[in-house]
Amino acid sequence: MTALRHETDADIGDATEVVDPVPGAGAPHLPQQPDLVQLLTPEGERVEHPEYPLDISDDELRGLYRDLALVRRWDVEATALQRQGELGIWASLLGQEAAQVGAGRALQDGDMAFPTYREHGVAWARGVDPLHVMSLFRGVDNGGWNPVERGFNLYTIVIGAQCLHATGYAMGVQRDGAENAVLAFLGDGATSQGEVNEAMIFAASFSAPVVFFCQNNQYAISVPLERQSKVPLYQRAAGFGFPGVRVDGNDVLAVLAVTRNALRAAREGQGPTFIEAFTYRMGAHTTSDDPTRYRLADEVEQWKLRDPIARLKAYLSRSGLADAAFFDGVEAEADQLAARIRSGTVDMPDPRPTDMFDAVYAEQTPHLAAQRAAFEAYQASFEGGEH
Ligand SMILES: Cc1ncc(C[n+]2csc(CCOP(=O)(O)OP(=O)(O)O)c2C)c(N)n1
Repeated sequence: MTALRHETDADIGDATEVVDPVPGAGAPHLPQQPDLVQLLTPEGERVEHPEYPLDISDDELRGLYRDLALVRRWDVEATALQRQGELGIWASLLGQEAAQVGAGRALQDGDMAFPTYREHGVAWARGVDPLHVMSLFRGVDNGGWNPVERGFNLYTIVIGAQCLHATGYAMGVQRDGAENAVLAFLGDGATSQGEVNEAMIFAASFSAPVVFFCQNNQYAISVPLERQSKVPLYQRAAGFGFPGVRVDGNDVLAVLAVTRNALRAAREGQGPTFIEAFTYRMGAHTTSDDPTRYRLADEVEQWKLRDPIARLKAYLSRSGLADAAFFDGVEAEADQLAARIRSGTVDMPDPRPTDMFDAVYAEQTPHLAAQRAAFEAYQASFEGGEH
């Protein structure tokens, strides 16, 4: 038990305790993690892992950088728009870009992803227009993208529910005899949810082609990981009977390699994998939250040293795969994207109040039609009321 406790405490990290740095793991104060899969150190050095060779072209590497930079810019713009009263709320992905882009880019055509409310980087990788996501957070529609077309389900706010949806979908894929995989996203806090555990039991029992991708960003709103689990999360998978892998969630190359492997295994009929992407939520839980109430600035400073974008930039620069002109070009593209997101968001038309009745069922039911009629009559009862 002593050994287990030691490992657990080291695992979640203690901002007040100075832990010897892992060689190559960059920041001091960070926990020792012998099982962490890493292909790019925080300093931007490329390292090999015997189980995860990565076959990737120079263009793809530059593409990953572009994804990371544009997604971050989108996120920063969205946070600013919320602060200016243009969005109802925003769930920032700051710090989690590599986990999301790496996982999103590992998906193939025909695969299906089931996100939470934070997976803007995966939405981006699936070709969802950021303005669709913005319309959801502005409260003017329900998302608007076609989940089947994009292979990306609508955002799910009910914690963990999407793991059941994903597992059920994967069991359907299996019964159709299709060679596609399903990727279910969840947070560290969601691992405590009953539905997630039910989903994993079904997935394991039926060898469903689903991969559970857990972004361990260390907090469930204000609740730290140490209150969710006494063992490292990836070790939980063993109890369900499938492999668990811990990957450096701030290393886009490692995330890509590990997720590709797991999705391939799922497609080949080997059943589920649990991936724990070890990362950190650099911002607030959402714009309604003040993280300074429950975590120390020192901890945030330590994680800045593991920034996912800086390390890929360092690698691309040092290895001569990208020059200043390339980075300037991405910066200019990010400026354009931010401008499009801003004007597209503030110009969104408000929905008519009766629009809420349209997306409840594919076909209106008599009961819903009656509710609609009653609501219209109520609105019309006001002078100048909308019809
Ligand atoms: C079933 C349910 N219970 C509670 C909530 C409120 N809630 C919203 S986010 C959240 C924490 C989720 O933490 P985690 O799974 O670690 O994901 P993260 O937000 O850190 O990405 C909670 C409890 C909810 N949305 N759904």
